[in-house]
Amino acid sequence: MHLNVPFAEPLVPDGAGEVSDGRAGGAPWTQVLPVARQAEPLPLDPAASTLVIAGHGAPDGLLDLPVPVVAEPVASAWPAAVRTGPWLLGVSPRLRPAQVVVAGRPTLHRSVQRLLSDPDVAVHVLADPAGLPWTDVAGSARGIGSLPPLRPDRSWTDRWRAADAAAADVLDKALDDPATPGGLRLARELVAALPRGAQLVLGSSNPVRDVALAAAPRPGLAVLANRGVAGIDGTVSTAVGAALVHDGPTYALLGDLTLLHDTTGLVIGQDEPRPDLTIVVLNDDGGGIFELLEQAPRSTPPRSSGSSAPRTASISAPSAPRPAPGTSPRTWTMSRPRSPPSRGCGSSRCARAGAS
Ligand SMILES: Cc1ncc(C[n+]2csc(CCOP(=O)(O)OP(=O)(O)O)c2C)c(N)n1
Ligand SMILES: [Mg+2]
Repeated sequence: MHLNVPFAEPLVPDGAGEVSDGRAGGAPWTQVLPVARQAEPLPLDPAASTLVIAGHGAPDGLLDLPVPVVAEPVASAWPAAVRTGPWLLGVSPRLRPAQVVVAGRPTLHRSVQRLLSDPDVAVHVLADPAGLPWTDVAGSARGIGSLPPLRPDRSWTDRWRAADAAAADVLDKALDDPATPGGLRLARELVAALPRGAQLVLGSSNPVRDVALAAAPRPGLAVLANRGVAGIDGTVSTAVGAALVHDGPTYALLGDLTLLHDTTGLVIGQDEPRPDLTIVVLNDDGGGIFELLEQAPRSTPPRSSGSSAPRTASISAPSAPRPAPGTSPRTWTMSRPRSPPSRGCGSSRCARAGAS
């Protein structure tokens, strides 16, 4: 980001008391009122089998729709989402919608991309009420507009509800199996255990996907991830910044490389505010996501391939920047914690930035 900010002269405080206290009553100096744009309703068939796909930046107001919603964890519609939506897409023609409305920018799931590329599915895009840009993920959008009232056949929503219940049952049984990848189990347990009003920052790579695939959507949680879900840089700093402005505890779920990439973010200056932040790190010794890519089977052995970016540094390496005093790293192995990782918890590792 590049900011052009003119400095007030002189640059060094002269003690003359010229610095303004700001507007009376703590009001913002310049108030930016929300911009509202009105879009025409999309030409949807109100009775057709309809699915809403919500991704990053999806507008509010999608929590109470009469159609199934498949939402990514950062979408405000996530609490109302079909838990196993990403797993169910494409598994049966009975669950295939005739029309889809895309809200925000979905990026996480191939099953979503395949659905949006299906020429037999009418894809429409929800216009953002604040005029933010819309995304046409698969180049298939037929129109951009607002959501008209929908009245789908009851059997459509019932089918999705029944499929979700069955799939969630299978998923939970699989997650209970200790042989299941720890990241998925950790994601389910962490999301379920966080207190109401908490904020959860998700690292790119597997954490954001693990939450999307394994956690049960729930209200009372503000979920954030860096837009694009690609760059792992600066995520600790993102979590620190997000924690500083959140009214309540913040938790971050990060991969080990993501933590190492930004350990300097843990260094809190002497006079700087201390965030109420607990960082949970899934320590899988490198970039686990690369083993999930299509080309992974061809690299032997997987973790020594160039793409898997194996780590040689240790999370607790003495050379790592020293986090702020009061930061307490702890390690635990995956079991089934039933309570949140004791505000400052920690093969997962936790560090609490900023003790209070
Ligand atoms: C700045 C930056 N460098 C490299 C990458 C490529 N990259 C994407 S995911 C990833 C691995 C992340 O590993 P980790 O944080 O341990 O998460 P895991 O894959 O194990 O879930 C890398 C290196 C990136 N996205 N951004
Ligand atoms: Mg990793």
